[in-house]
Amino acid sequence: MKNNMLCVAATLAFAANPLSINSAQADEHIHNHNAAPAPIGVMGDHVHEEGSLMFSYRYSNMKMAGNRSGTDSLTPAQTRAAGFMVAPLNMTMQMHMFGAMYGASEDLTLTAMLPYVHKSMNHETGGGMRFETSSEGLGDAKLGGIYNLYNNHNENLNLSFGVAIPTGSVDERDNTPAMANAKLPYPMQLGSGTFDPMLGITYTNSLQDFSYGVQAGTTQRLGKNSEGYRLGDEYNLTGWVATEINDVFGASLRLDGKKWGDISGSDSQLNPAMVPTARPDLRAGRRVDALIGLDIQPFDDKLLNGHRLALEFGVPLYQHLDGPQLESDYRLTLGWQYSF
Ligand SMILES: [Cu+2]
Repeated sequence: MKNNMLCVAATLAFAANPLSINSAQADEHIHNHNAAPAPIGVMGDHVHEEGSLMFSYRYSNMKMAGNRSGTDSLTPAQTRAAGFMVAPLNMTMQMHMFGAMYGASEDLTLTAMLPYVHKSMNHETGGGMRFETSSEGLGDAKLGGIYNLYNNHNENLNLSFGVAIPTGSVDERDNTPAMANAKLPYPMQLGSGTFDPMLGITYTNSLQDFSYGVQAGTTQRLGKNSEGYRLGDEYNLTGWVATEINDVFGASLRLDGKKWGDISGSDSQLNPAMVPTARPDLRAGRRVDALIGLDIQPFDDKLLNGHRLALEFGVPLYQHLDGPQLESDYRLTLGWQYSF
């Protein structure tokens, strides 16, 4: 069977019914019981057994506060002195992500994700006046697959591929002191507005007492959206170690590196002298986060078998931004998964 805990959890549910499983399979489940799944913030790391389904819900919250250029912090006054009327102060990004995975064959699992996004940003004008803008709605849906390239008893190499479909709005508006119903700047929009191909590769190894994995991925942007621009490409490299503390609890540590590019083209309804977030050439950056994760997976509980509750919390160790740009403070993901 495919070696990941969600599948193991799923088949353990069948193990509760003695008619549905033979003893050889049961032995393998017991053996795999000590392995630990990837942290909840990692996607596309595992495949499912043919015919098995998983539903998931993730709530994530990312907080950004203060401006930065390169690795240097800037005050709101310094941010405005770089050529803007308004300085962003902080931003909160919340996401409700609904996901489904289906084992279409022994090697191929199909995936679908739909996010609902809420963003809010606080600002300060040169006159010291503060105001908030917000946006809310569907983000970009993602459809794809995960193909198992290689697996032996403990090791897996999976190729993930997909496309982000522009279901998220790129025409979000709100009132500002300068204009009623103003077009909101790039980071306040809910989607990319383009079809974005995604590709990733994940290696995982589950040993008796712990598991580890490495994943590299990219999101590429093609063409221009309806507003006349496309977001920068993204590259991601992450690695983790996870362990089972006991039959119910698990823990993980992860490093997550990201690099993303500037915007090509521009939205003609945005004034680049108003605020740094309206500048297409002040979007790029790179960042390394350290994350700690906690897992609850009640394998031995007949009622809760197949369920996983997990959280992951991370702070940046390093960030270098084409600024002034808001800097990341922390990110939190809380997730529930159910496989059967
Ligand atoms: Cu899954």
